[in-house]
This record gives sequence, C-alpha cells and structure tokens, in this order.
Amino acid sequence: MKIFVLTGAGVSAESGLGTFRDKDGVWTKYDLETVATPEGFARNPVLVRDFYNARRANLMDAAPNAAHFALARLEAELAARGDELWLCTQNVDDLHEKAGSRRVVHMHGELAVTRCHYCQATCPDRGALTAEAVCGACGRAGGARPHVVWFGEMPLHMDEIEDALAEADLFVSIGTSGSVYPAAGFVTQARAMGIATCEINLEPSANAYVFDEKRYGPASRIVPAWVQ
Ligand code: BJW
Repeated sequence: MKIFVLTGAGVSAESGLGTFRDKDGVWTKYDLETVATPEGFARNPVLVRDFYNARRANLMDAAPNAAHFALARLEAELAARGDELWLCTQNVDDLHEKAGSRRVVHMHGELAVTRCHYCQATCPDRGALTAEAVCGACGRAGGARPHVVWFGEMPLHMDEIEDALAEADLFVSIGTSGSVYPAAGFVTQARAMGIATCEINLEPSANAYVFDEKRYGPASRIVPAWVQ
C-alpha cells in the first residue's frame, strides 16, 4: 500500500502560519507579483528580502500541530508493516520535519534555506537575507534569495513526484485550495490513473468535485481522525 499525501498551507494554519488565499491570507496583504516572482525580486530585492525575513522570523516560533504529528505517526506505522507514505508538501515551512516525518519532498522549496541567484548554490540559513551576504560557492555578493519557488519558476523534484504519484494506491490532499499548478492537477492525474482520491480541508477546494472522498474541518482534528 502506497499513500501519496499532498499538503498545503491549511495543514500549518493552526500552527500560526498564515495561509495564502483565505480571508487575512498572505496574498490579501501583499501583492504576489511584487514579492513572489523573479521579476519582483529583480525590481525590488530589498522589499522581497524583508518579506521573507519576516516569514523566517515567524517560522522560528512555530510548532507542529496534531495534523503534522498524525502524518509522522502514519509514516512510521506504514513503514513498520512494509507500506509507504510519500509526503509531498507545497509548504516552505519545516513543521512536518519538526513533527518527525522522515521523508518530506518540498516542491515549493524551503524558507530556511538560502539560494544564490547567480550560481543557484543553496545552504541552510535561518538568519536574515541581506544584500551584503557573499555566496560561499561563487563568491558573489547581492544574490541571496530564499530557496522558494516563485510564480513562473519550475517546482522542484517534479520527476520524483510524478513517479511516486504513478505508484500510489491512494492520493490524499490536505489543506490546499487547489488553485496553484502543477500541484492542483495531481488529483486529476491520480484519477486518470485509477488511484483513489481523498480531500481533507477546512472547506471544499476548487477541485473538490474531482475527489472520491471528502472530509471537511480543521486539519488538527480531521487528519488524526483519518489516520486512526
Ligand atoms: C485549512 C485550515 C485548517 C485553512 N485545516 N484546511 C493558468 C492556468 C494554469 C496554470 C497557470 C496559469 N497561469 C500561471 C500558471 C502557473 C502558476 C499557477 O498555478 N498560477 C495559478 C495562480 C493560476 N504556477 C506556477 O507558476 C508554478 N510553476 C510552474 O507552473 O512552472 C512551470 C513553468 C515554469 C516556467 C515556464 C513555464 C512553465 C510555480 C508556483 C509557485 C507557487 N509559489 C507559492 C509561494 C512559495 C513561496 C512562499 O511561501 O512565499 O507557493 S504561491 C503559494 O500558493 C505557495 C503555496 O505553496 C501555493 C499553494 O497554496 P496553498 O497551500 O493551497 O494555500 P491556500 O492559501 O491557497 O489554501 C489553503 C487552504 O487551506 C484553503 O483551501 C483553506 O480552506 C484551507 N485551510 N485553514 C484545514 N485549519
């Protein structure tokens, strides 16, 4: 039995990390073209670094909730009986890892990793992104950016993700609005391959009609109940 789980911002909402498209979501306060595109970074790197530095600071204080812990428990239980949980997250936080998940694929990157705009070298870094930072790999200054995937950039690990999805017996989507591609298309791909699908979310997502099974409510309650 292989279960492919896709998580989104809703799984971390009860840990105090904002979602993007809900009332009070990140994109109601910030213009996404300005802070989450390569063009925005080229136009105003100071503003973009400030935006991500504030989010890095928030992340320091955030702790996993019952949904993250339930998924980590499920991974261990499945592994113990020779089955597999394949956890793919759109989230750039590290709450799955903090909860004990062993293998997490971050398709939209990781907030606590810095990438050099010039040479693409990455290094773990929870400190503030600055214009003065010198890249340890290429020696150039001024290229420090968060290792996250902006609109118009290619999501990470896509070959690995497509392979895992094709091998799954069950696809479960948790806490995502289903509005950002390619992740939003996974449920349709899964259905086309005959894989059972389940949505867990606060409310029906944009793709709710595609799922076989639906469970609605806060992730901290619904995910542990589903894992039982
Ligand atoms: C709870 C809850 C609780 C709340 N319990 N639930 C037109 C058609 C199709 C595609 C496109 C198009 N135009 C452009 C595109 C492509 C574009 C795209 O999809 N745009 C759409 C907006 C239409 N996609 C891209 O650009 C991607 N790249 C790509 O396609 O590459 C191919 C390519 C490249 C180059 C050339 C050609 C092709 C990249 C997408 C990158 C997304 N990046 C972000 C920012 C990451 C960094 C950062 O954090 O700042 O990723 S955007 C943001 O959205 C973030 C998230 O991972 C992503 C998804 O959001 P998510 O997780 O679903 O959050 P929300 O807020 O939307 O939803 C939360 C849900 O939780 C809600 O439903 C709530 O109800 C629920 N919830 N509390 C349970 N307690």
